[in-house]
Amino acid sequence: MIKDLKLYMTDRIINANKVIIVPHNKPDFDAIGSAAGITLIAKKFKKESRIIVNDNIDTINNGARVIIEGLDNSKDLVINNDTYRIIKDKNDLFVLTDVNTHELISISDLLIPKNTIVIDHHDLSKDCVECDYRYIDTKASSASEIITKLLCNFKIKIPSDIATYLLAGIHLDTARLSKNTSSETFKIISKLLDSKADVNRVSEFFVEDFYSDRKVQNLVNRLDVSHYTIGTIIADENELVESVELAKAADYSLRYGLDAVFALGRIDDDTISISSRSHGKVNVGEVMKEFDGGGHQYSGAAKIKDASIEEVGAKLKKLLKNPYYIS
Ligand SMILES: [Mn+2]
Repeated sequence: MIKDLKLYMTDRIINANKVIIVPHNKPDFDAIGSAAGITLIAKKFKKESRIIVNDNIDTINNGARVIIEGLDNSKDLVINNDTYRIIKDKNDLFVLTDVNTHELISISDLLIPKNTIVIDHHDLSKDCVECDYRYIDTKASSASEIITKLLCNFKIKIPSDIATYLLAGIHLDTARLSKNTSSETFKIISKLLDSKADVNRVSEFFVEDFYSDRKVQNLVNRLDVSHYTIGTIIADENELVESVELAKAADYSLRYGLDAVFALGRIDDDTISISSRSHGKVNVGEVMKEFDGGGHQYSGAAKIKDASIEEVGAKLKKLLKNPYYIS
């Protein structure tokens, strides 16, 4: 219950030194939007907060970078692990958002489990972070939806810029409101619009870079539908792609009436990445567990070391012969 989370957070924040917000690595709109929302809760209790982003800023998606750089007092607010090591305190409270697994965060070694809260909308992964309190709502569209609901429960006024970032988070995780939404999602969106979220700015965040979009469309061209209504995209072994391009290609391909799409490609010399997207009938997160990855019914991912595209593609196709349909 969101009310329990509110009560728990109130108590913990009051007794904390500062609030350390941990979105997943290479934060996207949902991770950074929800993180920005959590800063408002710390502020309500007059506590300092920091957001951990340990990636080189150039490797982060353009729109997310614009959000990070536009946050109030961004230079002090958004810090990397090394800076955190200097200011760390045993009474810091860690709040993970949009993530629950060690694999996707950079500061595992600095977390204190009894001072850690996890807020997420993904299924709990095998490698989940030990914590004192966990709020996982896989029915929520996004971490941004959960955090907006929490802010409303706290009766915190959401400034228009942060309302915009939260709305961008919801837009991202619902493929621009085309899937994974509920009446709750639209209620939350209505609250964000009441807080003057700027829909035009959200659209600008989603403007595509021409070259990157060409790469995505080239991946879409490789879409193969051979298993019921499940599509696979297998990139060329010699072509390096980015995980986010695989995710976009899978997302885009869902529009062809498919229940699920898996896109796989090489992201560096020894790693193959799979991104999967579903309208909800196929639990792609479960399929990803077969590759030691995870996710949920709408979206999943895995990274595989030291294998060829051919091997991973063959294993995936074999698995899909026994479709992961949700009854
Ligand atoms: Mn998310």
